[in-house]
Amino acid sequence: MTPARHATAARALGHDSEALAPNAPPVPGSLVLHSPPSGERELDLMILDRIHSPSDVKALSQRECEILSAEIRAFLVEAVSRTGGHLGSNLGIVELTIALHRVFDSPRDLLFFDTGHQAYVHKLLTGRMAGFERLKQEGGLSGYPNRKESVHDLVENSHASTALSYAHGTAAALRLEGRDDPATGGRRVVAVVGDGALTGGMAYEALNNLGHSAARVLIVLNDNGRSYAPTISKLSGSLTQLRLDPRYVQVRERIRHGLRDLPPTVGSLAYTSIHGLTSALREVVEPHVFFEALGVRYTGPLDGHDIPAMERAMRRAAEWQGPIVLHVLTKKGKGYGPAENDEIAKLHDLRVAAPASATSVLPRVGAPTDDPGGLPAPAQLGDSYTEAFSKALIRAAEADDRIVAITAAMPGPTGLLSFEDHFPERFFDVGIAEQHALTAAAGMAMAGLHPVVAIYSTFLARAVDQWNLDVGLHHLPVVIVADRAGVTGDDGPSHHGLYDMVQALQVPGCAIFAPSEPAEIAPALTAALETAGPALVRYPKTLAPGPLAPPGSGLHARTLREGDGDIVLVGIGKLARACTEAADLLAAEGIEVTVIDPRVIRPADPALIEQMAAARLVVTAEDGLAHGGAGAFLLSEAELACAGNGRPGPRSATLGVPTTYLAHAKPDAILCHLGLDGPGIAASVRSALARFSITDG
Ligand SMILES: Cc1ncc(C[n+]2csc(CCOP(=O)(O)OP(=O)(O)O)c2C)c(N)n1
Repeated sequence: MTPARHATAARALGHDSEALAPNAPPVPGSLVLHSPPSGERELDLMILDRIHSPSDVKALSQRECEILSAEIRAFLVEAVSRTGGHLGSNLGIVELTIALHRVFDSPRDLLFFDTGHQAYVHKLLTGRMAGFERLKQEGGLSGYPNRKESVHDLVENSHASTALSYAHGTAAALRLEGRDDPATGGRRVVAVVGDGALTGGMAYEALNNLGHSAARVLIVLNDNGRSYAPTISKLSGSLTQLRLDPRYVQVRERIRHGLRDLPPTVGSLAYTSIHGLTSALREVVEPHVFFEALGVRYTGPLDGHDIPAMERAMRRAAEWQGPIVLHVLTKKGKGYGPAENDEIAKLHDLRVAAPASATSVLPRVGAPTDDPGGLPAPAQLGDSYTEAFSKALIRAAEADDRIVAITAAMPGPTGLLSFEDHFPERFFDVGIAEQHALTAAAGMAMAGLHPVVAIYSTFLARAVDQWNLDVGLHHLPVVIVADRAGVTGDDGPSHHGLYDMVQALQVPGCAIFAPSEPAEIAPALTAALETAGPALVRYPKTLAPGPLAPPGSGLHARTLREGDGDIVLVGIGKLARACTEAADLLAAEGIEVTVIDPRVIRPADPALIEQMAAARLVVTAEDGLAHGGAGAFLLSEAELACAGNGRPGPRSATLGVPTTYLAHAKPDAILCHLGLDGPGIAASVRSALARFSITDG
């Protein structure tokens, strides 16, 4: 590696590049990017390589901590660009995590990371560097905290806004046992929460309880002003206002410069008195009022990239007898141009087309910041389900100005950004507040609007009661669009979208649409918007290889393959394609099968129910829970039809996901393990034929 390149890399990572003379050998611990002839890169991580546990982090000097920060950033860019994963959030929390592990004694002290998507640095500092080779891959490191991986991971999360509740619970237990006072050897409880996660209702509920119970919890508010997109919150707005208040910033900068040259004891005295000055300035804006009104002490804001300052503040805050918020300001995507320059998401998460490929898809650390690297632009990915929804919604909204769109902090991933561009006043980002999103939609519908709530299937589960009682009981025309439905894969047990159909079936009168391919989204959305009461439209993320059949319309099922009607395969949603593959395999063995894409689960197409009722064997397949799912529902309708006519019902099998927690792996691999791919479904048909002694003809 050339010295010039070395200097570039260092500069890109925020090192003092002037300190590196052009021809000087790299200083110990500095970041070196090698470029071996194979094109593969190796990072010379002189300090990170030595970190196997938090005690190694505690042993570092402050200068080494700075270098470690740079090494971690370089490592994360390299690793995540190969496997995909959360990048921007982790780049922003490097120094904060180092400070936490220097001050606290994990796992004795309890560290909770809210949501958990930003725990990569924590994983690195707790001895899991090697695991990043296979981040989020089957059998590899999880993308979130995971108790099987480390004693330093206390929970398995990924849904936001829970850390304060875990913290409250554990602190309450420690207090009951008399083990919450560090002065007498007790354990400390720390919750790290982002400003985005702080928009979630659970976080407020927990704050209220923390303040009321005076539980001994340190809440580190990691404020980068961003959620997936800019954070939607007046509180976050005032935090940002504080961050940007020129008086505050000037004073803080002067303090920083002034303190730098003072001897440690004088520096600490000066810090205390100047702290008073900054506190006085804080009076001009409100965040402390908010927290303190709830009984939670507020302190900050601090520069979240200044390790010594954070260490000092954490040590002091940890002595506080009750709940205390330490507000730190960080920069999402820090130190990496493409992340810093990503206006919307700050490279919040990164998806790669071919995980674990030999080459990285991102520009290298140190490349010009406007270099987009090999990152696939969304357009190159073809028309995904989300893209198809995005277009269909805009078309519908052009024709009907009552249509409004709601997201719970996910405008980009759910495809609502272009809706926002087209109809800014009809777009609502409510923050990470799924429950509120549903009940606010109910309110909008009561007042004459036609809301469309776009939400990930997994997060919709947060709002089942609101869906049932606030929307359903009032039979309001709210369309819920559940993206990422089914087996989602890499993000593990808490991100699969397995419950949406089971839950929708429990909401009386809720129509359910399961488009099997992107071209099916527009007709499904049209029909959902024509429904008098609530409707669910659910679809996966995966790209479809090509059209299965001409799109259907209205509430009608479509036949994908004609057989003689004896054996009927009902392929629900994405699994319609797998069913056609199964039918091809069976046809090659002389077994003719009819394949039907129901399109609409409820109200079921009477023609579909009649076909099912008339068959000798019906096999349904879905990428949701089998127990109480869509297949079971359709079969019960067919049985009712048979009972009404005094006929015996068809023999049947319902294929779907078992009621269990599925570990992370690629969706196709999981579906294959579960027998929900073409060969698996064909095998189930064969075994059902044998079990029921059904022979052809
Ligand atoms: C209940 C729930 N809804 C939505 C999400 C999707 N999500 C993951 S991270 C994130 C943003 C979190 O923002 P913040 O807490 O500020 O962390 P940052 O990434 O900015 O560091 C969102 C909306 C989620 N994880 N959980």
